[in-house]
Amino acid sequence: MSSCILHVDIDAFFASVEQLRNPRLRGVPVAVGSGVVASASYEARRFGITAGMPLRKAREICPALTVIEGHAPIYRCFSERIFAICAEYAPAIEAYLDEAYCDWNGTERLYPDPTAVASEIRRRVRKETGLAVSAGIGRNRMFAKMSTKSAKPDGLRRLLPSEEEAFIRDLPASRLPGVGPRTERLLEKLNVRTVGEMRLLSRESLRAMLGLPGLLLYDRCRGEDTRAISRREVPRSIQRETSFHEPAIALDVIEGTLYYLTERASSTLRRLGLVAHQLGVKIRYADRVEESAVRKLPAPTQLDQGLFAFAVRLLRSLFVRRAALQLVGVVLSGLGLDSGLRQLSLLEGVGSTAGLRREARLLESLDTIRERYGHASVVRGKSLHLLGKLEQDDHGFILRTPCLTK
Ligand code: TTP
Ligand code: MG
Repeated sequence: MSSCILHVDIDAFFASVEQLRNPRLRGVPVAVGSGVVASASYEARRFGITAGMPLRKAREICPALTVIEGHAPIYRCFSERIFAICAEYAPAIEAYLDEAYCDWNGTERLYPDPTAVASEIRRRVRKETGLAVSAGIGRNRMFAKMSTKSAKPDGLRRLLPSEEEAFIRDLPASRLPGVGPRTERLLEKLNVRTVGEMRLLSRESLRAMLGLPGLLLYDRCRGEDTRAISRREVPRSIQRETSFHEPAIALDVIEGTLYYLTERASSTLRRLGLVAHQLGVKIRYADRVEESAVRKLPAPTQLDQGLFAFAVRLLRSLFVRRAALQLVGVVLSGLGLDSGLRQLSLLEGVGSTAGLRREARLLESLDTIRERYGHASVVRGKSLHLLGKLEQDDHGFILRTPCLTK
């Protein structure tokens, strides 16, 4: 049976998030970056603006361009959400900044039609995050990725093994994953422009030119890419932070917000099947002075109560000035795979195991309800203090960091 890989890549990632955050940016040329363009909206690309171009040049060719420096924590929570959706359908997923590879092998019986699943993932991502992702399906990683590229923007393409040769042969060599600008220049010097022409170079000469990566390219220009999809991507940290609508000094608002952010972070933790070993809190006063600290948790966990109790102690040790706060955030780090109930039994002595099991069960049903009806369908714990103080929609409290509302 031939193998099957799905690749997804968010369209104009950073720029699309900014257009989602600010409706006035929709339909107009937007670039995110400082110094050079990191991401250009499709409207900006029509002027010839591309990633890596100096911003000064981009402004020259498109004076109407809106340039934004970027909000990394916000982009991260969008990509986490998207990868979590993909992970629901694939036993193994490997994710980078805004792209993921899903390995379909072994799920053929569960999902006989990969195209249908890819369409469903694209639909759900659009509905649940507002972003467009393109997807490609192929026999190996490189064909999956190249199909995605050829389907952009907002498209889906399945490349069948019988179509591979015609698809790849006449493409510019630079379209082969692993051929960067430097390799492209080297190849050009040898008069090699297409993938098919690369096949004229022997294994030895590619190796001599490019070192070990040359050997990979020898196989790839022939359509072979045997790299496996690694089992699971464990992020380095899960971070949730927001600034206040107005600087806040009241403890119930600050702790209520921290509670809400901790809940959002730990529900992501559970969705990814992870536990945290460390927790950090960050605050910024209205005069921009920042304080932060990270501590080891008494035991690894993914449950709200333990995480929040720890977070609030840390907050109180940091928040010592009588001054208003502009921002609060929580970060879960030292992430590892959840080993299920074994983890709970390790916690004996920290709290009652029965109590923890009860909380785990309760959170499981809460997660299900919230997945269905939005996070705001259940307001718990200290976030109750936010009721009446912050506006709410179906997704949650309306924060100044909108992806945390969703
Ligand atoms: P890409 O997927 O290469 O670009 P993109 O998502 O903006 O556009 P598309 O996929 O539709 O072609 O990169 C993903 C993000 O990575 C991008 O939004 C910004 C960031 N990035 C940089 O910060 N620096 C860079 O040089 C590149 C290429 C991307
Ligand atoms: Mg992208």
